[in-house]
Amino acid sequence: MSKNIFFLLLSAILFFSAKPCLAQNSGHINYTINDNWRFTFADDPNSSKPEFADRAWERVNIPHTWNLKDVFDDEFDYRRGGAWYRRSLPLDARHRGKRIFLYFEGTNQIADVFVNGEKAGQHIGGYTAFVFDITDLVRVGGQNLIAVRVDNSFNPDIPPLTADFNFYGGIYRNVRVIAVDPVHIKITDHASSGLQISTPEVNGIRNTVRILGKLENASGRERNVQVVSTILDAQGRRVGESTSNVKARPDSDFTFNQIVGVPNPKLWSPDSPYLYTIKTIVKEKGRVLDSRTDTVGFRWFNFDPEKGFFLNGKPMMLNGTNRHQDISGMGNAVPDGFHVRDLEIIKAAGFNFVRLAHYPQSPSVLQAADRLGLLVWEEIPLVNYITISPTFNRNSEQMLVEMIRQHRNHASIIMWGYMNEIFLRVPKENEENIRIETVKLAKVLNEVSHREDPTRPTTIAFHGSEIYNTTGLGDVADITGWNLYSGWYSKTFEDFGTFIDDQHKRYPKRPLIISEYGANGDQRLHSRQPRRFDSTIEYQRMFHESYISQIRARPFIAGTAIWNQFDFAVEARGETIPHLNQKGMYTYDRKPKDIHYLYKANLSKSPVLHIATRDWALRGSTTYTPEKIEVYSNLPEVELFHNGSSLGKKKPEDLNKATWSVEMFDGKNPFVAKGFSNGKVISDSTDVVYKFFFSTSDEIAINVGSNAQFIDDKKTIWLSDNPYRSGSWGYLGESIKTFYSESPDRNVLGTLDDPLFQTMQENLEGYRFDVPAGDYQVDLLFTELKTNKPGERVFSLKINGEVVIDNLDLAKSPGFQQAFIKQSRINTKGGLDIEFIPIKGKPIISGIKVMRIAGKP
Ligand code: GCB
Repeated sequence: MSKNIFFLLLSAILFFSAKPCLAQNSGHINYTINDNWRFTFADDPNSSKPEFADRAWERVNIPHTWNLKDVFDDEFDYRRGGAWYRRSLPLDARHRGKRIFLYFEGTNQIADVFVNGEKAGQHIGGYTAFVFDITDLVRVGGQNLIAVRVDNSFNPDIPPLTADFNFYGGIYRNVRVIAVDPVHIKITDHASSGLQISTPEVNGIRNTVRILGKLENASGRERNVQVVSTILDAQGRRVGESTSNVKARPDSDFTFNQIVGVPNPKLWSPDSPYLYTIKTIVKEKGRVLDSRTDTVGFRWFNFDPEKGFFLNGKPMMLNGTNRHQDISGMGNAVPDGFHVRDLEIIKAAGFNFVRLAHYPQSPSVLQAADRLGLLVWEEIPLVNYITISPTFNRNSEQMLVEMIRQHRNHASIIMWGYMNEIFLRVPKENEENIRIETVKLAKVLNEVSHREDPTRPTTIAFHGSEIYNTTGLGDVADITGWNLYSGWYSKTFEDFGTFIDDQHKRYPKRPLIISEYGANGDQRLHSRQPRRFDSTIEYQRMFHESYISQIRARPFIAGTAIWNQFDFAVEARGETIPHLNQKGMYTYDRKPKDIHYLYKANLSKSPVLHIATRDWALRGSTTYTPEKIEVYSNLPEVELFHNGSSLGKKKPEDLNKATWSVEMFDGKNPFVAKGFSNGKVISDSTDVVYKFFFSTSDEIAINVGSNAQFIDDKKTIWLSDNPYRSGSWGYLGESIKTFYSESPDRNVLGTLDDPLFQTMQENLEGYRFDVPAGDYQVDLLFTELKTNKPGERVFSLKINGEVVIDNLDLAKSPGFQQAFIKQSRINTKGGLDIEFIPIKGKPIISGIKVMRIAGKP
């Protein structure tokens, strides 16, 4: 027998001998019913009746949302309203004599559940689980009809009211059937597991697990039951046990409180996320009535306003990121495996902290965080402003209690949040009152959170405004989160440091977390002179490099969370990729952008070597100026090779970045970077395709009004704009550059090349290309994003004196926000002169492409 097999057998024997009861029936039936649902938008109240004909309804599987497509179309808004789901539920003999429950992990946002035509219950709130006891409504041994009306309409009494994410409607998380003996661990307490697990003492001397449980006796008679909780280590060895004997009076709840000592437990931490298993079994005369498996991690932590965060007595910077739950092609209807993959991506980059923005997420997320070792900030979705109403307050409180009771057993969670930027969009009419009521509500929620879970601090995330201090909201929660976008929504990167230093100085008792910071990154946009709002990958990198340095210089900052780990969908946004928030380190379909490697090189303990040009692998240039090639690496020394020749070795600097200045060739430029880690060669390679453009080139495309190159899906390089230079090209006259992304964002209709159209020049006199004689096709690109009133902006345009556009009134035709391309054929004896003739208002142009059709350069 090989050594491995021997140990396998041995551990199997130990495993089974340690848990003699596990071979028995667990008493707990629990399965998903995600398949075979029918769905319709028709909001007919008769849909709850079993006899209602649903054959024509769409067949769907859970997780499901009805807003997958319409959040991306060009129509304003997406479908918010009522819709129905139905499914038949066969209940076989296994369910006989049991209590039967329907458990929903998440439905957005009001769910009315009917079973065999009878109302089982209603749940309000889109992000927490809920459960209904349906025992008295079902027939065991036959078919049952489940009908669920789901409504995601705006409701002033249900948070969130508005937010920078989509409120996708649907049953978008698992639906389960649970069947247990009438005497069971109670699950109808806010859909919690019925067990409250904590580690009241972890200090190396005494280490205890406390299991506070609630049992329900729905059997109608007195019962004598035994509850046995066994703690097993990761190898399955029993390390502690507690037994409680309980006399259960008929039709009532009763609690048990077990304290189990565990000698010398291994501590849980991001580096070593050691979990113990707790098996809780409810028995009566040896028969198992119900059982539960949970995990517990031994860890303790605290925040210090000066020194930051401590885990298990040791200082630890919370290096984190924010995560929204939606994914390309799925919306919020994300199967568990994809949730887990997201958390694995975060962990693999070296992060130790994740903020679940802005709502409680799937149970699979919390399980993954426990297992992988990611510390978690979880919050309820109170965003932008509140409604002054008792119902709004009640719903908020209920969400908080549900989140805490459902997720409190997770070792990973270190704080509960209950508001995000809550003064950002307070309606002006009632601003003062709303602010006052918000502070009152915060105090209530803060107390509720402490009452529900005295072991974890509370937190709120603020936007960079004094209003949180002046109103007193800043003093309510235990931890202060600041969402800071200096250098994105406000002018300079350095304002970040100034702001947070000032806060720390004036409020020295507040532990501080930077709960958000980030900038857009669109992999099609690049610049050698990146600037705010241009959405270039280079600006995104500059932004994050500056923040990392500024954060490092301030040890009082307990933690940070990047906005955002992944791009996520926002219907109302019209940025370079419309309907998407592009501040992700990864794209919406989970592909890394260059900044992912910046973080990985700075956080990961495994070797990282990344040539940071992946996102700009096709580059245009109009000069022979050497190009900057950067490598992110945590290796002590890196060597870069260009086309096989070494460009020398460098030690990565402060941010684990090394930079070379490289003379590029026209065409393919192969790069290889090499370094050593523990005697092993680590390498990375990539090609940069370089294209030089001169006035003699066959095709010259200009991204007019922009500092950025845009690479379209046909791999055309649209070069950044510049003033005219003799022998080259450029705009004429004193022009005003217009970057529309600085004003409200705009989706441009009828094109995928939104960024080309979103930047433009306004009021320019002309544009000149010093091209050689020949036949050319000239494409002129326009869109009207400022006025939708015909007649306000009218102009004509001549090329080499010939009118090619006469009285163009974009607002009239093709219409506001529409992309418009005018193609013309021009024969020239040399040079192309584009002249604008204003008739009303100021002429504009977004892009110009000049292609030679015939003629020698
Ligand atoms: C914020 C919000 C977040 C937004 C983000 C942004 O401060 O908390 O929900 O998505 O800014 O990208 O504007």
